[in-house]
Amino acid sequence: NRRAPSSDVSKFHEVLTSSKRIMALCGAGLSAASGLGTFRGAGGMWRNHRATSLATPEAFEKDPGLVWLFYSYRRHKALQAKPNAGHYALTELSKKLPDFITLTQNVDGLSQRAEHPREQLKLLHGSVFDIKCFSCDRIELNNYDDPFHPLLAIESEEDDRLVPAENTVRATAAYMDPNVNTTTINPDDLPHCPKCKTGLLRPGVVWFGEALPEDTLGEIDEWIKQDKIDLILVIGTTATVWPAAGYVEEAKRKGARVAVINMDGLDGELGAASNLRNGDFLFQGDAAKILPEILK
Ligand code: BJW
Repeated sequence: NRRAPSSDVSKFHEVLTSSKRIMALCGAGLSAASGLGTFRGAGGMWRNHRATSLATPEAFEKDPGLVWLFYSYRRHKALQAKPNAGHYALTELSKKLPDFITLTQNVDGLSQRAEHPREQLKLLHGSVFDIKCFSCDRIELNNYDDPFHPLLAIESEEDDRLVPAENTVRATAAYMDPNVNTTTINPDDLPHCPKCKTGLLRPGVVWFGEALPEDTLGEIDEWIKQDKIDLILVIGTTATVWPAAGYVEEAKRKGARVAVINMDGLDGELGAASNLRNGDFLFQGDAAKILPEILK
């Protein structure tokens, strides 16, 4: 029976200013004000598909053209978008505090474009601007071609608009039915790896069931081990995807207070993520508005 988390900015400020080691765990909500969709809830749909059902190696194996079209759209939107005041507030904090580290689940490159110091920014789920081979170990960093390949050009943003949830459920079910042929582009026509020649190229993001980048996880562990942690900011994420979500508990074990910055309150899905229910602070609203206010 813990008391409800505080939303008192001056109390938070006392904690912030006395903190030496701070970790931020960011999710799609950080980029929502820049116009990019989230994964869960109303924004988590592309055409007739749930974003999470396309973010799997199985979906890519079944229909690489469809998954590529989804990521081509996301690359295009991310390149059109601008970092928002929330991204810049984190950049400012990292410049002020050398022992501040941002772990982001976002693949949109907006924190990098807000000039977040690179050594203090850990990309948990990769980047849509890295291109990997689905078969061999080739990886190309920072490819901003839009479209990545002529067949992946966005014909009309209208085609890619969000669809009502009920249509999504029906279409995703049909797509997952092995008897329904939905192949979008002939895989032979999609770009192949210049190294092994046989593998299909794919976006350099981490899909469900895939391991997170080992070197990045190692760097984070190293940072965590160094000392106690004073504060963790949990920004615009449902904190339901592992291992990312586990960093909240890990920071708590190292003594951290927890401050949640999210559009949602803790009554709904967000509160169901047990590691956020007992937070010390909750600032409900748009991260792009709240972060500059509470971090200044
Ligand atoms: C706002 C806002 C505004 C809106 N302001 N807020 C342990 C237990 C159970 C399951 C597992 C486990 N360990 C592993 C698993 C399996 C799985 C998993 O976690 N499943 C869960 C569904 C339960 N995890 C994995 O498979 C991971 N791999 C792994 O563990 O591998 C093990 C392994 C080891 C060795 C060899 C092989 C394997 C990989 C997870 C990869 C996740 N990938 C994705 C796609 C990335 C590419 C892409 O972008 O397309 O990552 S899925 C998707 O979810 C994406 C996101 O980064 C991630 C998290 O979503 P996020 O950011 O939290 O978004 P939302 O939409 O959920 O939330 C947005 C929030 O913002 C909401 O709360 C809004 O209210 C809020 N919001 N507007 C502030 N303006």
